[in-house]
Amino acid sequence: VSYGQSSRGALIVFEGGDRCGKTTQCRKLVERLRSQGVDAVMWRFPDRSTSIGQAINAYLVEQSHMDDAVAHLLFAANRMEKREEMLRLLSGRTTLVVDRYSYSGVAYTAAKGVPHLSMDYCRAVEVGLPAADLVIFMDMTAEATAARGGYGQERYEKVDFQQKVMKAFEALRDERWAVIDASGTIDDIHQKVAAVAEPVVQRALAGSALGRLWD
Ligand code: NYM
Repeated sequence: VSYGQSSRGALIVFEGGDRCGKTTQCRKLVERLRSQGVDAVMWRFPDRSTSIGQAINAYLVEQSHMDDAVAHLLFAANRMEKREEMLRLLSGRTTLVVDRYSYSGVAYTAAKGVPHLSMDYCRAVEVGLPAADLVIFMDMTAEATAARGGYGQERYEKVDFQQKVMKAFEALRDERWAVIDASGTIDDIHQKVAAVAEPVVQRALAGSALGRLWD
């Protein structure tokens, strides 16, 4: 496990509001990279398969209530429990395409506007995790995603809350983010995703240094 400069896989993260098409684009990117001979796997957070993930799932489907801080810490813990495996895969030259990551963790909690859960606090509990080499932000208004099928089934899928999430995501943007209009066709979006992702994968394989949150 190393943050130094040796050939490695890339950490590519998709972010955006609910129902913006992230999952479809993650799958298509993994398929494309594999067809090019790149070792790539898709992950998603929350990982609902672990015991922490099951608690998160109960919370998201509104079968359970949780204090906002506890929910935040569980989402972060759900990434921490995968940290070693993530680093092991990356150093073994596997590219990880991840459907949501720490950026969602910060944006969704910060959007709640709870005074003791500031943006800085939210970021602090993610320290120790690798930073994404590329964040592909699927840009779509809260109103447009709300019109999509399946919307409103889980906690957070409400237009006014999603608008606050979008603002919080904006505050997290840096030079590693690529903002892609998520309202086009699946194939058009995929071409744009490939154009930003492929050079990042090549740079990682050539030995670009892996960053840390929140350097
Ligand atoms: N979510 C996701 C958070 O609130 N914090 C996090 O750290 C992560 C990773 O969970 N509404 C929220 C965002 C989504 C929900 O996402 C589950 P998905 O991608 O619909 O399974």
